[in-house]
Amino acid sequence: MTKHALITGVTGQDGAYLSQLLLNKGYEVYGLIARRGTDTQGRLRELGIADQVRLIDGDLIDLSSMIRALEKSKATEVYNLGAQSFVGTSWDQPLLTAEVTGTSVVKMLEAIRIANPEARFYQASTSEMFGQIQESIQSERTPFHPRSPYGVAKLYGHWITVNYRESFGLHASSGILFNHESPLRGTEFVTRKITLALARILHGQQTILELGNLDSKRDWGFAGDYVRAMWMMVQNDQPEDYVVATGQTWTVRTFVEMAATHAGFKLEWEGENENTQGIDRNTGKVIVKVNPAFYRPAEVDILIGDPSKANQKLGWKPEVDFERLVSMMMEADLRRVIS
Ligand code: NAP
Ligand code: F7E
Repeated sequence: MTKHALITGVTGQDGAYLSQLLLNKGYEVYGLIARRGTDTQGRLRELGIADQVRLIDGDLIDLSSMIRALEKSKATEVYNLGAQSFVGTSWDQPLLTAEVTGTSVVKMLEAIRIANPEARFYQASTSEMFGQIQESIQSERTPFHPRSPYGVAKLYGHWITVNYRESFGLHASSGILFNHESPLRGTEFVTRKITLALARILHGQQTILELGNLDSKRDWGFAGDYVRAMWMMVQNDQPEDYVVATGQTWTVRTFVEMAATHAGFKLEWEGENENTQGIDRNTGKVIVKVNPAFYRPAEVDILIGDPSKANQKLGWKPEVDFERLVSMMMEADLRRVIS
């Protein structure tokens, strides 16, 4: 029998890769789509699957649209990926973030209880919940200390998922995913901001890349690997929570250096803190500059995840390493900027 999946956030980075994975496995894929813009399906088109994903109008703040989406799709698996997902914006729009990223999760869980309590549920939780880290390597047992309105909202989503599993026996799992990137990453996130800017600078369409905290460290993986972990969690008989990470951490500065080298720049740093500049020795021009406007009111300095539970219980491990991820993203943006 064909399996039916409903994905919220289907137009986002992970929604696109997860749709592709499920279509390849023979699923009928339905996506909840909040029609706010005119061209929202760019990522699905880029993967060549826009005409295979069945879109259902709905919004995460509207419980009735979620119930209707569950009824229309006849979904037996629900992947809740929709969110206001940009940490920076969460300080400017904390209430919207609380609603879209936080309390919408209980709406989806209620929709499942009402429309189909047998449906399996995946919640897109995040390493941002660890925030000011309480252990040097973070696992499912590490206490949380979120540092942004986004992290706080996600923590609500995480615990309400755990609570509905414990209260009502729903097959609900929460994936605590560390940063994952790809050529389809939104341009506001630092990795894609870097690769796109470097490609544009190389082709004379931009002069400088302005960044905030270069010393911040992240455990960066590839989104294609991480959506596979989501699917594996949902297939497991036992609903549980899992950390998904690579177990390695890198600074923003290292990401810039590797991407620049890959693009053919000869980058050298001068100055410190807010006076830091990256100069291309091929041309003598300053191409990277720190702008404190991109600093955050409260920073998450470092994240490193321990994915051993996902490895042992699901058999999951990442296939794309950091170097390959950087080159994949840099190459994609070089191709896009030329074409
Ligand atoms: P993304 O690219 O920003 O996608 C977010 C999606 O949510 C978009 O499709 C967006 O639709 C949709 N959305 C926003 N507000 C909505 C609303 N009110 N109603 C319905 N849909 C709405 O995020 P992502 O990187 O794919 O991440 C997927 C999920 O994983 C998110 O929940 C994110 O918070 C979480 N997460 C991400 C990472 C990561 O490193 N990528 C790590 C841990 C957790 P529009 O395109 O129309 O705005
Ligand atoms: O920032 C620093 C910034 O915005 C990474 C989301 O997917 O992952 C993501 O959240 C780091 C931070 O991602 C700039 O201060 C420096 O320390 O790429 P980001 P994020 O905040 O880690 C988690 C796991 C999620 O769940 C989120 O949804 O880079 N940084 N300079 C900068 N960041 C940005 N965006 N722009 C800069 O110019």
